[in-house]
Amino acid sequence: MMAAQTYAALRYEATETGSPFARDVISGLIARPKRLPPKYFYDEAGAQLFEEITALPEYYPTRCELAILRERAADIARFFPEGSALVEFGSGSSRKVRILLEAAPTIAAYVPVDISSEMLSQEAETLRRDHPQLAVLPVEADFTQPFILPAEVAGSARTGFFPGSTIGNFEPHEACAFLRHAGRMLGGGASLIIGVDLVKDASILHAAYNDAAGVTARFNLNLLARINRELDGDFDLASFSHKAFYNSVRQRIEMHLVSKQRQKVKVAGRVIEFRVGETIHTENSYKYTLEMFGALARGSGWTPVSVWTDAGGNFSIYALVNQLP
Ligand code: AVJ
Repeated sequence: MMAAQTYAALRYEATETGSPFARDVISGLIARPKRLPPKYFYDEAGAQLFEEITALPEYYPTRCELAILRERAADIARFFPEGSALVEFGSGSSRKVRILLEAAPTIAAYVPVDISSEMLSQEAETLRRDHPQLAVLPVEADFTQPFILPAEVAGSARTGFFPGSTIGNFEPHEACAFLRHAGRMLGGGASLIIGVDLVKDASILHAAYNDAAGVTARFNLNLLARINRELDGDFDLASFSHKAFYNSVRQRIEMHLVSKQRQKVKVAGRVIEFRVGETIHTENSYKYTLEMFGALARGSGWTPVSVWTDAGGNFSIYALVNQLP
């Protein structure tokens, strides 16, 4: 069954018979409290807004991770055996992976896995131009679910790459499930290079998700614009506001959209009611200590063998090895 389904077939099914997007949006908006999965931020407009966020003075994660990658590229390159395949979960822009491709000529194939087809094909094209010897094999899929790895890398050693602290979007038990899933996708003895944002002063975290230019607010509100575009919604974006705060008990940034007034909104033919001040919970971004993430990795079938942080200790990159034989 699964082998016959190319990703084109997967895409056809999603649009024609009531997409996962439609299903998840409706179930999230009728839930108490209301919530929407953060993976839906990344339509074309959202992916562009996120690229803008990564360049903001307040948003330190990308800068810190790039600094570690540049500084430690030679150490990290040791985790890519001769002829290996680099499998990137949720690829987006190729800025980070290019540092690894430069440092590790042992990489024979690059397999970016992403739900945003536009970005995927654009980045693949420029990478093929810049790395003619590299097999660039994009997979359009939800990387949190089982996906088909290209036949070309079936026999290759595989190393996963999961940067940006997107692991922080998962509840800790989901993060564990994702790491186990990645372990199954990559196979026994594989390595995983993963970026993890660290617990720090709440004022730094608050600023990173409430930038002065308001880009994060637009990124958050774009979710409502996407629902209007794709699900025939009539959200009035001006009657919702962006809210992001650090929940120190759960050690996570929470993002919400707040209804400024009592209102009714139509989505995919359904009427959704909002009270004044009622929120839609759109994202959690968990922050870890080095000890906490090490324990989570060990409890998810991985052995942490190296960890690198930036000079300020704001961000970390782990090299994990799969305990599966
Ligand atoms: C891409 C999930 C790592 O949580 O920091 C940035 C997304 N949300 N600003 C993060 C995000 C608001 C980002 N991740």
